[in-house]
Amino acid sequence: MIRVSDPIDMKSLRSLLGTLVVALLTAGCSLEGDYPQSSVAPASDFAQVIHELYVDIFWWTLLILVVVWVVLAYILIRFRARPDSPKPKQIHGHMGLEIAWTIAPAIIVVAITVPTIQTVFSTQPSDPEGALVVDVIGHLYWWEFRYPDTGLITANEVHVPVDRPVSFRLSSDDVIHSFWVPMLGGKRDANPIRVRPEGVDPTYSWIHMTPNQVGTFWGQCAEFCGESHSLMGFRVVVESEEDFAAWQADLAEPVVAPTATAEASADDAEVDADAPDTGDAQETVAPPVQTVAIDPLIEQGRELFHQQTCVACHYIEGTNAQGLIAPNLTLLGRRSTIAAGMLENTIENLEAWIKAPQDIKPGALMPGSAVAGGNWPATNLTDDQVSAIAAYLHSLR
Ligand code: HEC
Ligand SMILES: [Cu+2]
Repeated sequence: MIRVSDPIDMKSLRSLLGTLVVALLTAGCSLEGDYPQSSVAPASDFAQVIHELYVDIFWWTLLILVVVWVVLAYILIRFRARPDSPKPKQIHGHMGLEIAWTIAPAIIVVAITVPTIQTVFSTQPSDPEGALVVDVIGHLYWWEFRYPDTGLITANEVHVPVDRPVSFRLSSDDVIHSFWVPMLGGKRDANPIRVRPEGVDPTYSWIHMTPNQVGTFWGQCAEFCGESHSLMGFRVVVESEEDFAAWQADLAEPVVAPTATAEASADDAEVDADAPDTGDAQETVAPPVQTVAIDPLIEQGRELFHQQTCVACHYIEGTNAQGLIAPNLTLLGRRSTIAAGMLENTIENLEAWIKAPQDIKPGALMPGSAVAGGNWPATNLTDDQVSAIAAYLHSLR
């Protein structure tokens, strides 16, 4: 125990201060890193209002902290125990103080409550005009996204245009999940939709927001839903209206088969007559013919995939894969991740996943080469066959 009369150990005090300074400095530095799930870097109107409230409350708490510490420091020094010092004057029952420390916190509570309630109301359902509606359906342990206006479906990586309101309509296929994209907004529960009596609309939860920054934002299931809950992530790709339209067009009509020979369009071969003669003598060169070699591995993978049980669960636009109970794999090669935001989308990771999904994600409802899953028996695929299928899926762009 340290008594006031003890000499202060300057050495340990200095080392304590040093540690504090280093801790503060490193905390400052680390803010500059890349934090894709930061909740203090809003990129939508929804996230912005919540952030403003957060900053508001931060200043109030800082004010309380400063007042408490200043008063505490004053008391500690002014009334410290000294040998033979008399007992200080007692203030028990001091009317002025009692009133002050009742009213001051009451004012602060009101100052926090009013904007909080305002924010709660401003983020509650109200259908913005011209909003793009996106159905978000939580599944154990992945996310499905449907665009009711076009009928298009994708999984784990949802695209939305920038600066246009988007209304996420949340539901679940099994247990309760929660939709959360820290930089854009959330967390709101995605509930199983119960069958209602005739004429009664099901009640969905909604999140309306207008993303105002182009980029890829990380999302996460925020409601414990099972053993791989923490591995149930997703991405929101916010892009320009043109990029979004182009992506939707590709999703509707993907190039599933890579062509053997792609003739360069006539435009490419045309030479601008006004261009100064650079001596390249392009006029004399015949229009180039690009030859895209068909990878036999991809061809083999295509054949295998479409003969396997894969097609019972998965969907690929323009093929016999019409399953709707697992992630839609159309344009899979363009996604940055697989297995719901968990693994980088590489051939090696695809192979590992197809071989043994439950080794990567416990409880995943998909069969592996040697284990059953999702009510389907093991696929019994050899490693070579798995490689071919992975190459095929990776080529879906
Ligand atoms: C019983 C249904 C079922 C069958 C059969 C099935 N899968 Fe899956 N697959 C799933 C489910 C469910 C997921 C999502 C798992 C998760 O992330 O929790 C999935 C995920 C995937 C993914 C990752 C998709 C993404 O968006 O990240 C790939 C790739 C995949 N499966 C390939 C295959 C291949 C190849 C086959 C056939 C050899 C196959 N699947 C057979 C149910 C199935
Ligand atoms: Cu979940």
